[in-house]
Amino acid sequence: MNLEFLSSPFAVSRETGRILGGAVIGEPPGAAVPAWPEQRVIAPLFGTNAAVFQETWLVDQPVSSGQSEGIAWRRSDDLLYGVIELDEAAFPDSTECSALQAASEEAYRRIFRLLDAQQLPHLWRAWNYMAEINRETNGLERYRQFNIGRQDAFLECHRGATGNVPAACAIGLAGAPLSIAFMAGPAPAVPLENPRQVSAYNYPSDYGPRSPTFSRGALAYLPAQELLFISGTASIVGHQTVAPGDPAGQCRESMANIAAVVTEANRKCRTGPYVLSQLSYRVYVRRADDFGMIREELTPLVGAADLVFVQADICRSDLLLEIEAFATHMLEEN
Ligand code: 3EB
Repeated sequence: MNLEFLSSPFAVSRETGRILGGAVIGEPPGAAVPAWPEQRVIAPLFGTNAAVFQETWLVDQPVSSGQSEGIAWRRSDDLLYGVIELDEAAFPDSTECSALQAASEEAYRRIFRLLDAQQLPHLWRAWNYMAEINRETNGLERYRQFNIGRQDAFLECHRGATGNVPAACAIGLAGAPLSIAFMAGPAPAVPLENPRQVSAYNYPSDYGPRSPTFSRGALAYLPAQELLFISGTASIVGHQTVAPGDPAGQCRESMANIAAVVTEANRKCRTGPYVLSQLSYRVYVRRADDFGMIREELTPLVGAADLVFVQADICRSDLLLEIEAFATHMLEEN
């Protein structure tokens, strides 16, 4: 099987039966809902006249589709992609457990139930979006509430919350429901960490009562293909934010972190080396005014790579940007 990642301002016109799923990023003029699971990342785009970017995961095999506890999903033999959106208002909100925490735990429990039922139990990558990620309610920042619910679900569903945890991002979008897209497969991914950073699952409690449950990246395998997921990557060294208030400095530090994860990937991968200019990037920029400076810093570092810039909030209020990336290589026949 071959998995192809397409990113373009145009809707995919190929045979929709071979689409596993995708994401629409930007401000779609209408609310057209495709037949496949699609994550809606509704936020202003920078540096393009296009209203949206359409990201699509295409496979060269027939796919089957389903709906399970509010998750829209599609799968091939070796891969499952799904999207769940939950309205926090449907969850009880109390001082012990906020509605966001409850919704986050429920979303991940449903994801793990689906993956177990489909016998593709290994979560490789998760894309997490929520409203007002930095706002404090119930005495705790909402991102930290999310972290409690997520970690509880991992532990309750026997996944463990350290070591082999998925690549991820966790991003704030204005007015969004809790939205989680995910990719999973039959075998564990190879998790990647960054020697410049404390593993997020080992962050000290200064950053919240529970550590975030994600790895810095992951190598995952299809029968003939290697996938490289680089998690949302920010200007953090050790566990501390570097260059607060300095978007150019944060951009350089984020790219130094991505370069370090790519170096780790190249130590562990089964294919030729990954290079920064051949990754597809999604760049989250907190303040519109910083976009020009961030693009100027980034362009010489990534060359002609695909870049999508979108306005979004980052999970620490002193972080001004976050960058994630993807690449794939075919495995050699032998
Ligand atoms: C960081 O390194 C920045 O909670 O899933 C990046 C990627 C970040 C994923 C997550 C958070 C997450 O801590 C934030």
